[in-house]
Amino acid sequence: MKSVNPSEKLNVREILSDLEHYVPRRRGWTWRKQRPYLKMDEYIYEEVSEPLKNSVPLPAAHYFDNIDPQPDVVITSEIASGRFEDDIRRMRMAAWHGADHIMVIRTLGQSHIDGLMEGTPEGIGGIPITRKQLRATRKALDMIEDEVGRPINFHSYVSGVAGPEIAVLFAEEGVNGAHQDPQYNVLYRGINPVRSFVDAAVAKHIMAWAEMLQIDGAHNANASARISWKVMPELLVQHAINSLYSVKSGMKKENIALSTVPPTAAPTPTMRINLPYAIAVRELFKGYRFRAQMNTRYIESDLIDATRMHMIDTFISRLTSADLQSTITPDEGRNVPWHINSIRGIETAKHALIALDGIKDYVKIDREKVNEKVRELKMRAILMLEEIIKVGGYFEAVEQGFFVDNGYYPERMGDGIKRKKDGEIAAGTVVPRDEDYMAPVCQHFGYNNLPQGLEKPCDLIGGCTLCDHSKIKYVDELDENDNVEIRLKNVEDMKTKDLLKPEVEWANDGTVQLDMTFAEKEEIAEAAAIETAKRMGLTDINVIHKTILHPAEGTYIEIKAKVPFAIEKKKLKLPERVKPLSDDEIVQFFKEHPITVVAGTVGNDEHSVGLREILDIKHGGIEKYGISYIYLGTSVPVEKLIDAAIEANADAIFASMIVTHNDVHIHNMKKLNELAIEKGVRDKFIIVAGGTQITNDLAKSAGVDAGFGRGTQGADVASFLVRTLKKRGS
Ligand code: Z97
Repeated sequence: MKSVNPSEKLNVREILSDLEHYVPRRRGWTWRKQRPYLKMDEYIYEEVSEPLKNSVPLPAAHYFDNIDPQPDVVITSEIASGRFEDDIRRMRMAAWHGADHIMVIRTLGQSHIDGLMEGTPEGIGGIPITRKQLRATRKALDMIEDEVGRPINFHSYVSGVAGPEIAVLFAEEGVNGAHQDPQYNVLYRGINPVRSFVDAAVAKHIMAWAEMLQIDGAHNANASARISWKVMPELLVQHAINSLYSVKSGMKKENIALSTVPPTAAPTPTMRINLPYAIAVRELFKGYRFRAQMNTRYIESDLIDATRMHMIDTFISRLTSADLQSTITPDEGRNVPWHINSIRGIETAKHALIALDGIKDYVKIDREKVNEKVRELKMRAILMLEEIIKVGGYFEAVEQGFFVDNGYYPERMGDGIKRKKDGEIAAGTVVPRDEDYMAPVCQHFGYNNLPQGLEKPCDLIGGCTLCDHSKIKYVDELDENDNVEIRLKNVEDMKTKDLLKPEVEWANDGTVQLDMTFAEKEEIAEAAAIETAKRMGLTDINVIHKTILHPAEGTYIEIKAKVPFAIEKKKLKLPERVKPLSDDEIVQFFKEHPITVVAGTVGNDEHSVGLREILDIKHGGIEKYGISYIYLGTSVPVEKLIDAAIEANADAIFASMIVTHNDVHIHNMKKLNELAIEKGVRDKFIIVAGGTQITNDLAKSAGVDAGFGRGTQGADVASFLVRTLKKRGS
């Protein structure tokens, strides 16, 4: 397979070509390669794994030699654009930022599908349950994992009445992990309980063969309950039921991940509730894996609040343990994860896990304080299990509404979900196998009347699809109007016409996000925001978030909308950007070649902030590189700048000019150059002009050595000085 070039886009056409013959390169789950006591730059990390070949480090990494330590824990990114050709691009972004578990999740309920679907355009509501989608995704992930240098686990759901068929499909196509929990079908998808459990045994047995990692569904009770900490005992019970059932179906404990979730969030006293719970679940289920999901129940549309929760939740993962750390964004609530928010979620997890590296060496949980609560939780769960047995078992308990009841067990509110053992979807579809029942395929669960002495059941048919990949029938998309070819054609049309649109979800979807604040109460601010977006020419305007700053003084609004135009790529004017040197290189140079700079704002210009930012150490000005400067203040005449430079025996002059009326900035730059020549000192000084309207070309044409405009930082100017002085042979 061709490798991808990091500076080029993934070629979706190439991924789609010859999918008929694609064979996944491995089966099963892969954990990160642990590298305790790894040294990066001058720092030693304990809880880290093998670094990546290609990655995007955290924002502050450029201060630390661009190191990008990778936590020991697998990081999950949930992706659900609903179009696999778009998912693929987002997966690549996610992998570069540090995700190695990619969950393709619903935009609608996959579990509502009653049979395996082939040939559909996008699965139902965007779930990749068609073979084509799975193959294209796994094939792209093969390329991406080679690019970043770390295996990537691909994950989806084995649920609904089609669960066993999906498990076979996933095993055939090299899907590495899946949610599987019969209780999910029963409680949230209204599927007959008996059918759900029989299906689960079949599905789990196949998942076990494929060595997939299983994530259970207990967290959904947390997400469904009104006050979610109240279902803590039930969460433990649900974990117990699914875990043991999975082991009995043939799964190894280490391939079973409990989906633990910190049940509550601020403003409740979060740690008092979540920490004892996290300890209880890990103690009760030793030997299993822990998928630490963040609290989704209380995530609103506020991105920053989601991030705060994410940090606190990840803190618990570090104080206790986690094998997988999930990342969620407000988009969980909006149901469409946006490219940028997927990345922000990953960065939050990576940041938190790395920042908390080794925290347990310094902070110990006071077990005496916490033990009572831990014990109490376990007791409540055990009592609930005992009561389930007393009423006749799980099916009876579900009929009586034991689950997702809003009482804190043993308290009961009587509002639990009730499902009939003999009713619901697909009731009566489970029948006992006949004595002569025989299925000539491998990994089939339960009674199978195979001939004596047979080594492999599928020897009877010359191999099954699990043993012989070439036996799989590949079905391409059948919908003539909605398929990847048509969707790609749109993307390619734009490309040939050299057109671009912003996007948040799908290629060229034209969507933008805007934020604005009005000094008004909520209703007025909202209407004003929509009107503002309309007048900006945007269409499809939706308010996606509001924060009340004060009931009367102000409201912050976030909007999403579409732009009604496309940008012509070739016509874009790209500013010339010179990369600054590294901080170390600049510091070293000025240590060996100390210089002095004379600086001021010129003529009648009183705008000094920009210049001060370039000079002062506080915001990364040149002072931090050991350059000394003499600041002459504002409105300095050109003559004075030059005379001061001569007097101080300076090496450079910084002249700042914001005012531009009558081209006074151009006039002053010219005057600086001419006067320096007149005084016979032009070669002595590097003359630099700066200001919002200054460009390098403009400055040079006016006779000075360089010009710096908006967005310039101390490092840019200092790098220019180093490069120029080096050229002059300093
Ligand atoms: C997570 N953030 O990571 P549908 N089976 C189980 C499930 O938990 C789910 C489904 C099937 C969340 C996102 C929520 N869980 C996913 C055990 C969904 C599939 O029927 O396709 O909507 O759900 O768990």
